[in-house]
Amino acid sequence: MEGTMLRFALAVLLPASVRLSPLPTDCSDLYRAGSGQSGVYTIYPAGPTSPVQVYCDMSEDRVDNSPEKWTVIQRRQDGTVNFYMKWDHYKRGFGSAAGEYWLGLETMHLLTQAKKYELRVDMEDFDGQSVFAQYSSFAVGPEAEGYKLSLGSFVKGAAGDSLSGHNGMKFTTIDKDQDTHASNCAQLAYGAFWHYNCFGANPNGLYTWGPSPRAHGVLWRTFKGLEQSLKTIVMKIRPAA
Ligand SMILES: [Ca+2]
Repeated sequence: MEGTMLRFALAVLLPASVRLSPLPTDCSDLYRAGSGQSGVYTIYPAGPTSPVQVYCDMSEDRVDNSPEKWTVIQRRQDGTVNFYMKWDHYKRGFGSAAGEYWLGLETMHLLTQAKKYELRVDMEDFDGQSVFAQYSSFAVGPEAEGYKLSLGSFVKGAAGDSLSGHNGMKFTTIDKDQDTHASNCAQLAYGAFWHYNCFGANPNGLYTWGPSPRAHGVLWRTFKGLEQSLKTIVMKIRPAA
């Protein structure tokens, strides 16, 4: 409330040319407002009373030099955060924006209903090989529709396409089965996701430091198959051109 009053006071006192810009809803807004460093920032996709901490990847895009910067929605890198969580956690988000985290389905929905986004998934194996997969669009529907995934076409990336099979799926957690398998894929894969029966990608699976003989790991089938867990995986979005 104090912040609101301050903004109001400043808006009255300052000439129009130096009034505060609208609250940032994503990292692209922050970048255009002058924040050029990668790091943790606060965004307001649901308005001024609901700040959300997020990691912004402001690094130069070596591939296409695009000025729009990436908002990280999911990140695994060291196994320090438990991703074997229930529906409410996946809805609200968990972890730390400075480390491993899941941004939250509700925030993803709010972001992607306000703007059209594209998705990039960066990943690295334990041998130091880094690849990515990029998709033309990414959106998450409302909770009433199970936070359904709407994914555009695979655009490029040496990781290959392990995500298109998840398009149109509702989100499944260990305590909420919305997949097309007779069992619960989040339980089978130890990872909540937009499962079908069950997955090509399992980015929220168990962090197993490499071998995952029972397909429980952090997986991207077209990169390392279903028995090699990844060292890092990052899902990030930016406004589509
Ligand atoms: Ca099922």
